[in-house]
Amino acid sequence: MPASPTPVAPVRSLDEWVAENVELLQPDRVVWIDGSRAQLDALLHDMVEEGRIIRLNPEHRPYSFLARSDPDDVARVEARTFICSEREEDAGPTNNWREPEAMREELRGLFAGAMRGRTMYVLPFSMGPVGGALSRYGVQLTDSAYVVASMSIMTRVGDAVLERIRAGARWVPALHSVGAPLEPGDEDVAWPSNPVKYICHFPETREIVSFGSAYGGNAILAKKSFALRIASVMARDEGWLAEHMLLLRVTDPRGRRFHIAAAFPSACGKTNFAMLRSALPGWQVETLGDDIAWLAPGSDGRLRAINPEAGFFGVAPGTGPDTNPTAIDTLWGNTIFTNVALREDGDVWWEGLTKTPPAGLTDWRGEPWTPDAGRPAAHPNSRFTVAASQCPSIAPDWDDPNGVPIDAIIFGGRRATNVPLVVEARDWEHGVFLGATIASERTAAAEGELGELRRDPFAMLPFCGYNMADYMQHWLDVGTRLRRTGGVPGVYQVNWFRKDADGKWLWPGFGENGRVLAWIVERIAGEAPASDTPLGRIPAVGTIDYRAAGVGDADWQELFRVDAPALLAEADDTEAFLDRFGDKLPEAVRRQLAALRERLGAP
Ligand code: GTP
Ligand code: SPV
Ligand code: MN
Repeated sequence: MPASPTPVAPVRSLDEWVAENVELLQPDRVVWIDGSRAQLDALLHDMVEEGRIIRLNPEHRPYSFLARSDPDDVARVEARTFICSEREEDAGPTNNWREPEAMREELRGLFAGAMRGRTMYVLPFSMGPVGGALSRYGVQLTDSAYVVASMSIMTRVGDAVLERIRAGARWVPALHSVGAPLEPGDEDVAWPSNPVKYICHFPETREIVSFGSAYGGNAILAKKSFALRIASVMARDEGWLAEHMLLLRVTDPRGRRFHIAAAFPSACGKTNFAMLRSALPGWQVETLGDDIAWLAPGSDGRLRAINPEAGFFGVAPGTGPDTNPTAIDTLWGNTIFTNVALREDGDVWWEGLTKTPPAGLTDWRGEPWTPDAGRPAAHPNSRFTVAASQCPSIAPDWDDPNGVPIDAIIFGGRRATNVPLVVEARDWEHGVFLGATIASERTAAAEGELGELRRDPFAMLPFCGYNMADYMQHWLDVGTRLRRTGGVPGVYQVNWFRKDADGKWLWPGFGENGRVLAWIVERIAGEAPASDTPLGRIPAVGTIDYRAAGVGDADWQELFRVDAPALLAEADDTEAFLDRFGDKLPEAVRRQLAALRERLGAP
């Protein structure tokens, strides 16, 4: 291990690490976050006083706030996200890589004096319940009060974690600065940031360093940086899975309980599915998590999963009383909104909250807005940050450190064509192939061209901390282990986003997705019939009452149409994508592609 100095040296002790970074970053003061309500209240109060956030009208939205970001700091920046493994091949072809020592050197330059004129917050946090067997700890240093407030909702923070760390528990150092030092006389802005951004991960030493952004996954380092990129490396080494998955429990009309983990790419429906109110009478969904799941083979031989987070950082646009009433009921108060529109009455608004916008809106940039403005009032990646405990559908045992046993894994994506509403994988290996070859149309969750179709294996393209081919092999290995104990979950693929020739959704989605969930559960219970197709098994005729969902016969056919020429063309594209991994690609994945082509009638 290279013995390099701060800011990203292998850590000896917490106090030493903090002291070294204080020396390098030169903050005016250092504040340790203790996790108390009083400290968080004072922080939010000061942010309002300093004009960093707006207090919403407490009559409409008690104890809630609006943050407006810098217009150039509105989403994850994948082009500036790096896996700095010692060997380039360990980052793999889907990650940006930098040689770790060179990266550390460059970061050192950027971080020197970066917190001048600001406060350094020291924020101990736990992913998973403090003391849980699957839980892991970290400490984030940051000069953003917004990030402190967000982390305080999204994770368990403060003294209880610090005690564990002081008692010798391992922890991940996560250094963050907005990169906007203040010299005497400088005027501050509401959302300081830096045009230069770096989100760096050092997998061997389990370190995170982020510079220049205060937004979401770039800055709330517990989330994508720790719970996915670093945790995926820990999981590889220790035999578990760190996944971009929601977690839910569904209870059927007979009272049987099933647990489902589902991976959809960013802004493709995880929060909505996790909070599903099924259109099918008698079916009840409880929410366990909406974005990240850690899954480990348990002593019972099955995969057990926890949600390592403690809150939701959810997409606002499209969230309304008809689409996601549970989210609406969650957001009544105690919520930080980012980049949504502000109403005249001091409440918030976004596209999809109501059918027509209220008069007198101020848009996410703080400018007056009318429906003919030709731009949305809320940024497409505007978000709410709220405690999981406030969700009316949260399972009473959602933070059980032992997690829940997983019955099925679902992969999804945003596909206008080719991918059916639902298919069942033939077995685990086929399921891994479905996950490995997910393609999805790009959303506003990251900077980039909207709608562009890109491969997003396991919905982890931006979040896998190591070579994606090794990650596929790891999934195959976990399956082998589960097979020995008889605990292999069913694997399914869904697509809520198929469109007709006129560009209209073929499937109404949201609550109606409960019909698809019910079929999946009945399959697991061995009760629902299926028909074979080249893509996998689909619901047999008559097993899903699509007419009750308002879908006509022709549209239902279209939702499952196997367009062999188009799918063979897609298989060529899949091959080109998989070829990027060279010799590292598991043979099983290549075998699955050949089998798919054969089933599609390839010559
Ligand atoms: P991240 O937090 O970025 O990981 O996103 P997510 O996967 O949790 O996505 P979310 O549930 O927030 O949904 C993103 C967008 O997709 C929202 O605008 C939703 O309204 C929309 N959406 C979710 N489910 C459906 C569905 O079943 N059908 C349609 N048409 N849209 C949906
Ligand atoms: C995602 O992009 O998948 C998110 C939002 O969940 S962020 O935390 O910004 O990554
Ligand atoms: Mn996400």
